[in-house]
Amino acid sequence: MMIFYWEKILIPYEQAVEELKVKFKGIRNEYRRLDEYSPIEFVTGRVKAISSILDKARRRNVPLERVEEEIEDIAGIRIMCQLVDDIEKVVELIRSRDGKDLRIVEERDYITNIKESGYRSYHIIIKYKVHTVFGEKEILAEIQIRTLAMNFWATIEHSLNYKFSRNIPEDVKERLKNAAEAAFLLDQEMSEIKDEITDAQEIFQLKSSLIVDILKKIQNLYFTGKIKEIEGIQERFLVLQEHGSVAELRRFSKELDEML
Ligand code: 0O2
Ligand code: 0O2
Repeated sequence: MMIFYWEKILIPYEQAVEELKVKFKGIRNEYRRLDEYSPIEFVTGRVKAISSILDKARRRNVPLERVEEEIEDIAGIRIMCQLVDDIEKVVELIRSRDGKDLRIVEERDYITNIKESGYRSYHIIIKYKVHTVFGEKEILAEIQIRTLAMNFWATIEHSLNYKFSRNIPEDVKERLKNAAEAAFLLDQEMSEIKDEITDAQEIFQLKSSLIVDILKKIQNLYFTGKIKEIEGIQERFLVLQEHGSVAELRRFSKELDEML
């Protein structure tokens, strides 16, 4: 009887999880189709198991008739990002839908405020309206946004917690905190590597456009008949093209302007 009652309560939550998964996967697919980098790597979702809901209610002294208001993660969506910076982009995407297809109730930033366990993630609690055969119902859902490294840590820590029935020995807790620090450093290193690649690409593009500019100017010099200077200029250009910095190429380009 009890189980049947709960299964009926969970129907709108299942609907919400399915709809939200489609929506966030849709965002990722849109980026992919445009051949653009997606801040969303992948999306998962679940409805909390009845036994976990009852467990959490007992732990928190929530009476059964208040469970739907007090337990915010009966419907849970998890969005994984490659890099820490992507999290803010996903948060912005969700904020831009506030008051439209969802309502933001609360944001919890466990990335700035790392939990005692070492847990990092950005949580957004939303209200989401679903349409069932019995009419409209607005339910609470929790969206967790995290990097792949944060997810790696949280997944293993969660399963250890389960294994030790939330009584992880102190020395293991300490090692998990160290592992969380290692995951944090991994996230930092990956962001720095990405920044360096982006910088290198920008410099490459800048140099390419300067070289095109310089070539045009050398051609113009030819047409103005300043043949004498041309040979030296071409030699310098070949060296700069190979080894010149952006600043050196700029200076060279200015010099050509003056000659012209
Ligand atoms: P795709 O197009 O293969 O990425 P579902 O109802 O099956 O769509 P559900 O029930 O949430 O989604 O499934 P699950 O098992 O939780 O995983 C959801 C999606 O996340 C699945 O892709 C997995 O392949 C993907 N996933 C899980 N772990 C990883 C991971 O470490 N890296 C990457 N890139 N993806 C992962 P889909 O939904 O089949 O779609
Ligand atoms: P599940 O389905 O087993 O993941 P509380 O549960 O009281 O600590 P509260 O106030 O309900 O927290 O909300 P909070 O902390 O914003 O979010 C709770 C959820 O965040 C948890 O759900 C986890 O999914 C995740 N989480 C929070 N802290 C940790 C942590 O230290 N380690 C890991 N691995 N995950 C964490 P539940 O209730 O555990 O449900």
